[in-house]
Amino acid sequence: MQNMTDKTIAVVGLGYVGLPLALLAARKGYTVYGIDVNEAKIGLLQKHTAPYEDARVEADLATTSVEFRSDIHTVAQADIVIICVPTPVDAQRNPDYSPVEKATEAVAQHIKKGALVVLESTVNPGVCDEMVKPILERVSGMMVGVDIGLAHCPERINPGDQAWHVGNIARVVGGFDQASTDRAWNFYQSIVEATIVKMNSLKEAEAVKVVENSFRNVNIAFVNELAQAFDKLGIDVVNVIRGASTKPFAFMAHYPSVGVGGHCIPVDPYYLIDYSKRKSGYRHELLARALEINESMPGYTVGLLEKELEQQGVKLSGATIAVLGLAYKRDVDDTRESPAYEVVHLLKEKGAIVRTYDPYVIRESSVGSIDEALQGAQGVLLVTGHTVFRNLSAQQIKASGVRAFIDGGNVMDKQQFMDAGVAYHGIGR
Ligand code: SAJ
Repeated sequence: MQNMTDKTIAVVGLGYVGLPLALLAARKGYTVYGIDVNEAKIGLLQKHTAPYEDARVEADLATTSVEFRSDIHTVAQADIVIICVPTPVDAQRNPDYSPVEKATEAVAQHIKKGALVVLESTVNPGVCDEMVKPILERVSGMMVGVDIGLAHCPERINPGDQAWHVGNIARVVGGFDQASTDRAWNFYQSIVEATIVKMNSLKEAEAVKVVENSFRNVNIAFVNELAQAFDKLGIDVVNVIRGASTKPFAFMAHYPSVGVGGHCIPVDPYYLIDYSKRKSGYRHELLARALEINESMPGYTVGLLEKELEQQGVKLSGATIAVLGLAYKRDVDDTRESPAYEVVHLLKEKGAIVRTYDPYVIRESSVGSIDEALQGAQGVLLVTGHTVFRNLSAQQIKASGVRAFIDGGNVMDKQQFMDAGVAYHGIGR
């Protein structure tokens, strides 16, 4: 049952998470203010122009009633203020909560009595109780649980996925107290066509997100280790995983690759490791090792290329290598934590001449087309399985003079390369 009193929503942070949420809430009849510190982004949005490629967002923007503002004072109008700012890790992989701290302080300065604050940013268990709540109370002068509410509803956006989107993905919500949990539940259940589950606390809701993404990280590490073992045994690990997937229960397929990118999977487990170490001294050994295995994959993949070329008498040093793909996953333009950058760094460190091409990331590509990337290259290292790369033929690759093709996404037809006489190696196949 929708809480009839909450009518005005402010979404603070309009990225992959906040913008679709603001558009959805407006479509469901709420008065919505979309707030972001990035004036250029607000300017684009006020002209109904999407700041990034997403067909669903572009369509919604054309007719949305969301009011886009860069002025944080606007939160004073809102019954519910939802914070959707990034939670990156720094170079040492330590969680950087400064965006959450800054956004919370700004919201606390202007929030009205009786409002509910919801944090959607991914954080380790404890951040809402130990960081967000104290800031809200110190800066607003109001008490959480008395004057204002506080809840956590971890985001579950899967960028580029047209099937699963903010309007149909099940969510969990957990509040500082039951009133906050119920109020947050009312809001999300009124806009999402999927089950919203109430957790017993802020910490439980925070833990759900880091656990679900750590689960994915560990399972990817498992198949990446298998890939390295099966490469030595001459067993095609992708076929084996496909075979294991025929088991109708108790198996969930993950696949080896050149590396784990994105703003979630390679990052979220560090929150759990960091919190346990700080709060209890507990060491997540399995999780830490899984992260190491996944972070070793760019080096493993470059090693495959080096070995393949050497078998043909070509040294990597001085060789021209085409790196296809900079985005962290196929058919998106997002390069955050993409393994492509580690691949390029390692290739250059070994003296290779590197060309990069990604049709979704032209601004960072060193050449402007696949042909330019391939022409005269001795080796190709495919990082991102963009559909456009999957359509490349082995003949076309051979005609460019390429001697070795390393398929970091295991997306190409291996047999086609073998028939064309181009040395091909996937990850575990
Ligand atoms: N990857 C592998 N092997 C796999 C799956 C993924 O190497 O079997 C790599 C991808 O190439 C990519 C990275 O891992 O570089 C992350 O891939 P992803 O499919 O998990 O894509 P993300 O990062 O967009 O993950 C999002 C996540 N959403 C949120 O955290 C809110 C994640 O929870 C979802 O599981 C995922 O979408 C999804 O695809 O469902």
